[in-house]
Amino acid sequence: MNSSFIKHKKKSRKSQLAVIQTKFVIECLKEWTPEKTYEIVKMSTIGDKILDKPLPKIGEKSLFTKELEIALEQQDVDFVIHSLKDLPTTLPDGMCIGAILKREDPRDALVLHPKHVGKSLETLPKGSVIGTSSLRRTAQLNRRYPDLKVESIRGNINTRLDKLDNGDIFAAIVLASAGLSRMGWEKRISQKLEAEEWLYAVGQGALAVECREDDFATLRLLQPLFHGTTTFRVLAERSFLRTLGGGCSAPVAVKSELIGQDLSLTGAVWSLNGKKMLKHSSSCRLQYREEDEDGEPPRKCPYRMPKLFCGISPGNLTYRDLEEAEKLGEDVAYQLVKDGALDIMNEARNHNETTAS
Ligand code: DPM
Repeated sequence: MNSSFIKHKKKSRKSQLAVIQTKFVIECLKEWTPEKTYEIVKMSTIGDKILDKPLPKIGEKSLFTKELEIALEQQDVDFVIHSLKDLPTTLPDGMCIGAILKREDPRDALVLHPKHVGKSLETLPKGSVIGTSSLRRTAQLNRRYPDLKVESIRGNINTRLDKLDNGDIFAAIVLASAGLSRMGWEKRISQKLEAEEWLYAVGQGALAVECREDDFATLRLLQPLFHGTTTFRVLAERSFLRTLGGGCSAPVAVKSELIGQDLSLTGAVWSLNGKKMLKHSSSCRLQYREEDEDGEPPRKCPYRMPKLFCGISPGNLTYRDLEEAEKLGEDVAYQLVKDGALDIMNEARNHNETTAS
């Protein structure tokens, strides 16, 4: 018998984190398909190239994904690995998320300048400068720590740590724990920002694989990578963000959990100075159980043109549960809209557009 070697090309951004994430996904895939070979194609995106402006000011939605999606569309590659939080809630026509991997710690982390080691956001000297270009982090810092200053910092994680350690501007920076731990830099985490009071970005900590919606061979290949619990949580989060019309142009954040069969979501929006905040929580009951995760290997589902849920292909999860998760996100968003979220978000957006970078 002939064994076939199918070459699957996958695209990755050039940054070190993007390459680590891509290699990780290939290792996971190889466990299921030891006979296949994979080739990595690296490229830079707008988000990697424009380093002198804060992210929200570049004004392009798919900062880290656009060039990669063009390569997908032209069939130069078969799939692309992303941090889920960088993927807009609406994908370009013909594209879908073919798998979502198990989420790592979704919390933000504080990384201190070496001279402040041992301190925390509570104990840093008044007026200390914290680096971030995230509106979500800025608003939460402004709200909870009005004595600290927030300034923009850009570049990939390596560059940011370098700017922190070898400059005298920043006392600390806020980064996602997941990115730091994938890079092997957990030691630099001085404080995890607790999700009770500090919420994370939609999709933070989860990896997603994007592919062509009608490429059933790739969808089937990716299916075993799906992590059900993560998928329900991030679907509720993405549905919340899509309903609000967020993105990175306004401070929006979430927290979610699946305990047993209960899926819960907290969503919040802030004004940029953090003074106004709206927050709402709700939950729903799934048929899926969190404990199902480590059960049987996923069954192969017959491929049909999949219905997508915020861009996510259903894998072998049931439509009923996916619809519940999607509705939970909508419910939390509608409640915030009722409370005046759109005014707060517009104000933040206008402010962001009119201030100099
Ligand atoms: C998005 C944001 C940031 C990234 C905005 C936000 C952070 C920008 C900044 C949408 N994408 O979180 O409010 O702090 O200046 C990004 C990181 C990761 C994926 C780095 C990070 C790694 C973590 C993951 C940049 N995208 O947030 O520290 O895979 O979730």
